[in-house]
Amino acid sequence: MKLYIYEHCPFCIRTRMLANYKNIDIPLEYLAMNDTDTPTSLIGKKMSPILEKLDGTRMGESLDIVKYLDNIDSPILKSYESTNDNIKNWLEKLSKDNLFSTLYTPEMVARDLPEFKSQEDIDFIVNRFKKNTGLSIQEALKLKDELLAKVHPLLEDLGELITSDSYVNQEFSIDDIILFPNVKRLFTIPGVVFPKKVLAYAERVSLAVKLPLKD
Ligand SMILES: N[C@@H](CCC(=O)N[C@@H](CS)C(=O)NCC(=O)O)C(=O)O
Repeated sequence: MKLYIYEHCPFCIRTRMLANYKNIDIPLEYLAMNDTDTPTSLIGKKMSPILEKLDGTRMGESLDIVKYLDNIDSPILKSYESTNDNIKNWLEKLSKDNLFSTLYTPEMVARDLPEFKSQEDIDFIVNRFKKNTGLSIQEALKLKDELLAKVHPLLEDLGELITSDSYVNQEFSIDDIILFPNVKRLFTIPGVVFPKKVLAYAERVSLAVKLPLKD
């Protein structure tokens, strides 16, 4: 098997979480951000993650991949759809009015990620960000303090939503697979301060799925 991913992509992190939690060893192949041909040749569109199965067929859609991988042997997840509306609503608030993307995109393009090796890869994301938000990277950076002031109360709210001492629900579930990638990405933004409960949650899940919070 092989997993085609972007390092920054939360949907890709979902599939890596499940594979790592279950110790399924899958080689990773990083797609370049500006490469439309490879993903299109694999699944007909520019979208990752993509799983290439042992029989050579490919599949997209992170939650379908999670389900497929979980069912290779004794499944651990009870559901493949979120059962926790609070988490879904929280994630919507985090991305509302481009809050998350305006904070995250400048940090993302400044990092040495495998999908941003060429100037064309960086231009691809910067141009799309400008189209979606009307902002340049420099303008987004100027908003940082204002945006952090909105994210911090949201993180306090998230602490209240994590009800068990280990995971979002009583055991590792699809809600962790949906939430954690976004929490992990917040750790790459300097200046974000995490309430104790969220920090403890993130560290626990990070260990369980063998994905560092900062890479
Ligand atoms: N519903 C898809 C969404 C995947 C998705 O949106 N992936 C993004 C990266 S985070 C992507 O490949 N977008 C195409 C692009 O960035 O050009 C899934 O769950 O796998």
